[in-house]
Amino acid sequence: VPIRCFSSPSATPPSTILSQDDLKKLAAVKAVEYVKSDMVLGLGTGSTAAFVVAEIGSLLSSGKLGGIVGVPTSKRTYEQAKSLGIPLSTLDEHPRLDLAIDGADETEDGDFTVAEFEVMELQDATIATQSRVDPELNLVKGRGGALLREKMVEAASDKFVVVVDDTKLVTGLGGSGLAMPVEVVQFCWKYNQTRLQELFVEEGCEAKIRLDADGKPYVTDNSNYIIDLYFKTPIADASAAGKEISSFEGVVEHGLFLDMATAVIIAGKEGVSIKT
Ligand code: ABF
Repeated sequence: VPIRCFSSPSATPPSTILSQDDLKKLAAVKAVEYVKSDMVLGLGTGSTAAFVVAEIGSLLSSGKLGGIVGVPTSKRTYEQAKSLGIPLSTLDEHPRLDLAIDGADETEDGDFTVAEFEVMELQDATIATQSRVDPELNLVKGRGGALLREKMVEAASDKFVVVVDDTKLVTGLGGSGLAMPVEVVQFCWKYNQTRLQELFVEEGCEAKIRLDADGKPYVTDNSNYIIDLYFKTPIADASAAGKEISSFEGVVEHGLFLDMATAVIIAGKEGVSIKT
């Protein structure tokens, strides 16, 4: 059973010499094909999302796009978008967005059954897409520290397109061995560190406060701390885990983005695939 489908031969031909940054850019450029003039856009955070913002800036300056308003998900993205002349706004001004595009730290791969194989016209590009039987495109996000604003902006968007290179594919969330972040208030953060670690005893979780370059607790754009959870085995029930984490007093948000994405665009050395 084919797991992925690939873009049409007219798209950028895959090459074994593509770097990880090349792959991120490929995914980013493909995602921007969803952007149309006059959209209100959620602008993600991270190195892959930065390629998205750069591409939107370039299309605006060349006149190929117009009337775009961006809602940034972090101060970093705000600065990048502003420097490119992208008109910016906030969720207060635009509580409903047309589309958000952002990166991720993990996206579920696993056994996909091909339910349907269709060819969609996305502006002038023909892209083959494949539907999964399980419609959830679950993610871990927030290693870049912007999870709260990302989740707010992406939840407010009619469509949420995720852009990743194929190093982000996992067979179960938490399975990469890298951090799953939880944003907590500064007050008594050790209390929540202990509770979070105890919650995931079965997954062999180690909960660590995130530190900045000076060895002090990393402070988010919202003046909170981040506790990073490291799992020895993937999270058994991500939906239940998300609910339990959110029920802890002093937890602001967690990095499990469940059933939120409309599509995940994955760039690998064999080409670009889209899960919808
Ligand atoms: C954002 O940037 C975050 O949700 C995620 O943590 C991170 C991914 O960064 P990169 O694209 O640099 O790998 O999307």
